[in-house]
Amino acid sequence: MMDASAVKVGLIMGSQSDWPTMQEAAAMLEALDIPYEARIVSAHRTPDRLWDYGRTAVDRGLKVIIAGAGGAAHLPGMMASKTRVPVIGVPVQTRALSGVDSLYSILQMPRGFPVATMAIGTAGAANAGLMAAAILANEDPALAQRLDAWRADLSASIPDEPVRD
Ligand code: RP5
Repeated sequence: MMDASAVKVGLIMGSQSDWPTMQEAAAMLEALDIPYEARIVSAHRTPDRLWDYGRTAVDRGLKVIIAGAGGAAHLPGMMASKTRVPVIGVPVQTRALSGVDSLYSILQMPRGFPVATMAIGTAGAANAGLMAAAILANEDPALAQRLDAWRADLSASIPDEPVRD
């Protein structure tokens, strides 16, 4: 069991069905050895859970919240309205509207309550993990080293020339 006070990132999502997307954020946090918790918190189906999560986030020591949702994706914005912990929003790809509905729901926050909105789908979720890492790395030199190494490895993996087939 992880020490609850060690958890720095809250990874929340509106539904179990968001997990295939949000696991990309989890994988990134694990690759960079960042303690996190994963929870289902729905703006519509469990509003009291959302409120409690936001109300206690600062006192529980969370430094970043990654929030993924699809469709009428109100979770990231409502969480940002409830806590000053930075919220990174991940628009989950939907079948009906390909995630554009999720994107617009998360992106267009009113002045005063920002959500750092990622790209639609799995790339956005992975980037949310990296964005959380970058925020935490400002105050954590060991993590900064791990993140720098991860970035250097990615750059090194990109070939100079395309394979011509
Ligand atoms: C949103 O509704 C969730 O974030 C999910 O992306 C979407 C569909 O949820 P399910 O009907 O699959 O539970 O609240």
